[in-house]
Amino acid sequence: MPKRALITGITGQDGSFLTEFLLNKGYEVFGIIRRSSSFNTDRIDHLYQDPHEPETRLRLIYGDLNDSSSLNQILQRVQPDEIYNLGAQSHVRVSFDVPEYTGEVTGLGTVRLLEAIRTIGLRTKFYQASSSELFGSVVEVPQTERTPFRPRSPYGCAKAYAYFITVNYRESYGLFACNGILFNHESERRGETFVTRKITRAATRIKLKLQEQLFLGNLEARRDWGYAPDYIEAMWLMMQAEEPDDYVIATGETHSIREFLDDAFGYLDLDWKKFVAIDPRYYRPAEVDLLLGDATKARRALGWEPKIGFKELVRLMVDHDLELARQEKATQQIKGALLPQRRWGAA
Ligand code: NAP
Ligand code: F7E
Repeated sequence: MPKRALITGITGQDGSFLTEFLLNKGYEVFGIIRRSSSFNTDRIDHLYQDPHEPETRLRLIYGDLNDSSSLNQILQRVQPDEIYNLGAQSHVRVSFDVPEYTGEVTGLGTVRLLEAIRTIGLRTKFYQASSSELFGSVVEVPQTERTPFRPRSPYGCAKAYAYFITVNYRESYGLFACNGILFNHESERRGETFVTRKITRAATRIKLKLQEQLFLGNLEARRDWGYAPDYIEAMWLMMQAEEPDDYVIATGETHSIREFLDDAFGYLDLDWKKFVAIDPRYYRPAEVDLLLGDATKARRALGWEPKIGFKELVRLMVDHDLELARQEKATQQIKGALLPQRRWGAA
């Protein structure tokens, strides 16, 4: 019998890579999706429609982290061996606009799942997508599993609740539940309102004269950026360990937004200072200035290593987005319209 995994947040960046990873390992994968007025499965469509897979091992089910009854029914029906809780309102800036909603999905969504596991009596493993945003205004550098949490946003506060309730269910009910405290991880599938992808999309569109300017917020913040598929492997390794535990996953390098701009525009032979303007709408009421992770525990206990470094990450994202921009340019030449940067929200 193949193992069964259930993924919340399957349509997101991490959900799509995790689905690929688990299908390659022979799992049956069930994903919870939300109804939306436009298609939201772009990142997993290629897996769903695999012509070489006559009996698909990927199934999608409607549900929502805000709806306990749907979660209960899905868990009853699927009886998964492993649950990966990746679903969240995951945008830090947006969490200041919708703090209550973020608390519901990102915080309480976790206890809804844990309670469903407990009341049904499921023998399943549980992975919680915890975040370096827990460290917030950091009390030490680098941050480890022992660094105290000082979250700086409604998102960080919601993730703190989710982290502790996961530990609590492990300690109270003996559940195999672990927290992956993942530092920022990016890819060619990253949402376009996160700063790395916003930059690589804009730089490549500017290169092809599809866009004239890029509006950003705070350029001084520093992040420990890794490559998403490397981090997916860490999630799975945590779930295969003898005992459930919590792990920091990071590269151990930190870079500013300025450095990301240098590398992304530089790779295209462009000087970003000619194109980037500051728009205060992108500032946050409270900022996380510096994140740098120490993943020694994961390296030793799980044998995990990041494979892709900062420069390679920037380049693979730029290469991908340059191809997208070329396709867009070809379409535009047919339609004859200049498309501006999308600026409808402050994210
Ligand atoms: P993402 O691309 O924003 O994906 C979020 C996923 O959650 C999407 O599939 C989204 O569905 C789903 N979702 C949102 N609200 C939901 C709800 N009410 N019920 C069910 N599903 C819902 O995020 P990501 O970058 O893949 O991150 C995955 C997880 O890791 C998130 O929990 C995030 O907070 C956490 N995390 C991310 C990073 C990072 O650097 N990427 C680092 C640490 C932790 P739709 O497609 O329908 O919107
Ligand atoms: O911002 C600055 C911004 O939105 C990074 C999520 O996956 O990682 C992510 O959260 C930095 C911040 O990611 C813009 O102020 C400047 O300092 O790409 P971001 P994030 O807030 O670090 C963590 C680990 C998660 O868990 C989250 O789910 O970039 N910045 N100008 C900007 N950021 C954005 N989005 N847009 C700008 O225009």
